[in-house]
Amino acid sequence: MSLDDFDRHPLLFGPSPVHPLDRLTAHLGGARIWAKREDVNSPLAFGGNKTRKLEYLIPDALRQGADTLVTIGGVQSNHTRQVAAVAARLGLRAVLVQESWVDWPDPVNDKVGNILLSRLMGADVRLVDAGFGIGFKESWNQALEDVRRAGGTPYAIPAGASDHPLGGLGFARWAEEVREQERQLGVFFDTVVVCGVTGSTHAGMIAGFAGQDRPRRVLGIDASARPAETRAQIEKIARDTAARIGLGRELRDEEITLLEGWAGERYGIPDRSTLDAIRLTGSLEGVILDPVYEGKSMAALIDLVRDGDIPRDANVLYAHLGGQPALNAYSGAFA
Ligand code: 5PA
Repeated sequence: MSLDDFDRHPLLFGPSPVHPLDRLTAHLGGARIWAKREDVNSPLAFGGNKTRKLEYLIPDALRQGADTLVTIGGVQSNHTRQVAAVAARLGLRAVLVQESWVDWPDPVNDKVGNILLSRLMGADVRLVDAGFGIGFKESWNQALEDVRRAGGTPYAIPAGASDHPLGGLGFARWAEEVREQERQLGVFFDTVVVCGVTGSTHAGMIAGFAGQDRPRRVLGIDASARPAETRAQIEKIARDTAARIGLGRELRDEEITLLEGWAGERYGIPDRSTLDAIRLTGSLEGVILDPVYEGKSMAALIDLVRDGDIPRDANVLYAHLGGQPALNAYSGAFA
């Protein structure tokens, strides 16, 4: 088996753009920084990393005759918004279980941003009172059961489309896309920086890059504030995906790196370094990051370059995974 043997339902514009961040590079005084932009990867509701993962889940859903996609996330989940968009595009229904993963006092938190977009795309949005967790949830099972009882055929998509047999394939393909873009641009990205929470973005990349000749550092940055759980999930998905795409060897432990220290105290809450990274990237580059995920991975990139953990002659690829709609629920953080 190789990646090409899996069916893929195209949901993206094509390869996501790659471009240098020259003013950020100059500001940091070393390491050339580039971005690969999953936040502009699709015509569907602003796209993002889940849209790329869903390219491999959708053929499975259609094969099973599903008429309803059922998934789960926090109130400002980007993932559930992308599932709503894909369902709309395919003429399927979407049931979105939105849990209280983040205790954030913004009065419009459950009205603006991602949840607003999901509602206007026709999804059945269900607000549920349960805390953060990346595993299987009772409320999600209940939603699946409700669809069945009403005579529908649900297709279950776990949080972040991660704990699913096909969840790592989208970003294994991302690794192939990077190699092709490197050939066109005449660069080699020796270091990749990527945010991790439910894990299959980072895990898919690890599996995909592991099959390439030239080794590189793929640095996952924890944004879950529960790094042990996230690391375990990344390891599991990376090894499973590697086997699935026929890597032909076991992944070595040193190929799986999840760095902690930038998540702040809790998932979903920006800390000082998150907000500084968002402001810096916005003011130097006109590139917008969110306070839950990308602001945290960029804060890590900035520190790692400043401290020399990423050397001055490195070519760094920052994976921008989307997430900006949630900014509307965080206006207080920038007041
Ligand atoms: C998310 C996830 P993984 O979950 O694949 O590790 O990706 C982390 C991540 N950046 C990084 C953005 C913008 C993301 O949205 N979001 C989740 C969601 O419900 O939106 C799955 C948690």
